[in-house]
Amino acid sequence: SNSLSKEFLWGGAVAAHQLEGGWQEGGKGISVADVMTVGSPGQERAITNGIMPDEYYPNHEAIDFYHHYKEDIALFKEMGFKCFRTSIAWTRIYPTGEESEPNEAGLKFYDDLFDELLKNDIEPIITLSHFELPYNLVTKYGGFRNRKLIDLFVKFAVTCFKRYQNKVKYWMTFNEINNQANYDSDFLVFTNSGLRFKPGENREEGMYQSAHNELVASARVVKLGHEINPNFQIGCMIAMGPVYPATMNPDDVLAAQKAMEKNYFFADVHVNGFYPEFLKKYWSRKGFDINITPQDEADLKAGTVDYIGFSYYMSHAVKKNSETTFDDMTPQNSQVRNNYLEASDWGWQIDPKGLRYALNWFTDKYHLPLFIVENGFGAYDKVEADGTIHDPYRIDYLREHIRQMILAVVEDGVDLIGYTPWGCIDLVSAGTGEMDKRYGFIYVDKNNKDEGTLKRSKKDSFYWFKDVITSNGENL
Ligand code: P53
Repeated sequence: SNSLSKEFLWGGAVAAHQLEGGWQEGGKGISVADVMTVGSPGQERAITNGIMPDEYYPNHEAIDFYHHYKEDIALFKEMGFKCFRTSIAWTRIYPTGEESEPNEAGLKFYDDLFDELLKNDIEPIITLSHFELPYNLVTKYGGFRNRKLIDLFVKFAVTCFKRYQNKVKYWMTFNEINNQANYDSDFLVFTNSGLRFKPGENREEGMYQSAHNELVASARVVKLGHEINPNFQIGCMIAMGPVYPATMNPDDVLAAQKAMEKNYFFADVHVNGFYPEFLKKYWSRKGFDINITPQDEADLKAGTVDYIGFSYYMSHAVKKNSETTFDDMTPQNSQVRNNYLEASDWGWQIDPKGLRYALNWFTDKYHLPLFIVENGFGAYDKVEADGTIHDPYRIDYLREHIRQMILAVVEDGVDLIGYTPWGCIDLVSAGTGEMDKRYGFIYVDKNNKDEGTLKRSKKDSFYWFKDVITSNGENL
């Protein structure tokens, strides 16, 4: 066929902590997102020890989707969304992560949200863990390094599966589980796994242990989910940014491959149910002692995913330098600018063809259905005197990525479930906590300093995307 199927899931994506607000409504507990302040382009947000009286925490109110969701869903409906990806805030269901009974008010909120979506013929696509661990599990257990979190996560997931089994079909376990491969970043290990390292600790080994515990938790959840409802489609979620060699020098080519392995072995385990040899060899060269039990190995085998959800924003390029060995290779420590590409104001390199490359790479390697669950362009928007918002840069970015996506499906035969651009309504940036880094088709009147009326308005891209969906990708 020369076009996308009629069932193709066009929609938009968000995460609970980045838009809901209501951080203490309905008995919600404190999550890792509630203790992070605002950064700026190139500067990570600060993580505070609990809630500090004089700090501003942008996620506490966010865009108050908690009280505006009906109005917002009406706008999604107007754009023609077939699906909407969000997450369930763990702390609404188990405020500290440790309660023996779930919090009914939290469960009810998502019942109402999913009912509202279904009433509008919008299919909910649900992430179970999107950077919103109960903060209590950080202070008490040190995050996912502790195996106790496996059981606590499984309990949370099973509660959600049972409660929403007739409302939700598509699930994902851990959002961008591979961000933590960049273990030098305080932000990435904290948001993925609730890790806070002390000076002198082996960050890399701690990251691998946490990632392992999450992979086991994910596999157990996949198996239990299929028992609860065999129609469930349960995927992993990988942050995909292909790593290119900077030159044809075989050193650079091998360096790029090694950097890819370090970032994407997570997908190998989710899909194949076991660790790749290169990683086991690497751990033994490094002297890492990762606690993997025989039961873990059985669990990984028994809970492989149904599809691969992934985010795609940019690509990377690496150049091998003489100081960095192949073992040490990461996309960060050997990164070079790609002179064929332009970058956003936040330095993210814009590479639409990289999306076609990524879709083919995943297909060749894993032979599973794919779902692009995030893609988009963070930018400063300007509201004109008459209230209109002209965002041709966002339309350009999305148009070129959608073109490449369609080529991958139509010419290359990639099996793609859907496409949900990130931050379809403006929300709090994960990386910097800014409101002014905007992705939305819908503008929200709020800035980095907590000012604004929260009023929603349609950007030019709103009308453009509506036409894209109506024409099933023909009118770009
Ligand atoms: P923001 C790093 C690299 C790529 C994607 O990011 C990332 C991150 C973490 O910031 O996160 C994903 O808001 C993530 C979303 C996030 C979105 O990309 O920093 O799944 O929660 O908002 C965009 O511009």
